[in-house]
Amino acid sequence: MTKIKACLFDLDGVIVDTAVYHFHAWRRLANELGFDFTEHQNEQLKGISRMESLELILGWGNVTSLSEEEKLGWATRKNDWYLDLVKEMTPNEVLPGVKDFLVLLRENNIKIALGSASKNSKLILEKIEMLYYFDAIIDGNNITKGKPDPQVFLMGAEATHCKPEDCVVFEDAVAGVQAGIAGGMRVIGVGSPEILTEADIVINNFEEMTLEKLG
Ligand code: B16
Ligand code: MG
Repeated sequence: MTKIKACLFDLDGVIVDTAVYHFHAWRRLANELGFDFTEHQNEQLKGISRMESLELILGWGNVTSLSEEEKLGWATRKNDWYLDLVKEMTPNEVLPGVKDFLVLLRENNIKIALGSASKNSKLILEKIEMLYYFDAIIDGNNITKGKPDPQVFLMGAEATHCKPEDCVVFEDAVAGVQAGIAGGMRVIGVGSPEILTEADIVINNFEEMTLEKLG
């Protein structure tokens, strides 16, 4: 058994892989501004907000002349292209083992919350038919500070009426792992142990996950 009372999940890279759609849309933006960037560079955009992503990308293309208003215009355009791709998402895109693990949590009365930087998280959860499992959703629409600040996960703990020490965070990004640690929570990394070195444990995917591993 476990003493854990709530699990707080990142979205992109943990529940579903939307990074590929973000990449397509950001790349289109870069191309329209006359430059390109690689999938390797795209790794740096995982887990950070839309406007922080835009600033990084504009830096890669040495685009320094845009006003704040123009930047907002490009961010909106990128989001529209991204949403065109999200519209086509299906439940088949839920990452391996996630659904069974969420069912197991519910059967054991463990609360489930989302802690994502995305402003599109509800729509994505609807498209992949996972909204039903979540007791609380904290995302880019609620937070004022991005990861590695712990705000998103502290709000998730509060929304599920659980103390941080009774929560486990699931994260695929270094900044997200740091956010969970800063919030005083146990953190399970999803991905590579070489990258997520600060996590308490790292799993490859949710097919490996058990209640015992919650701690
Ligand atoms: P949006 P997560 C993050 O999701 C993505 O990893 C990141 O690439 C994206 O910029 C951010 O959401 C904001 O997304 O433009 O949809 O508001 O990993 O925090 O679930
Ligand atoms: Mg993520």
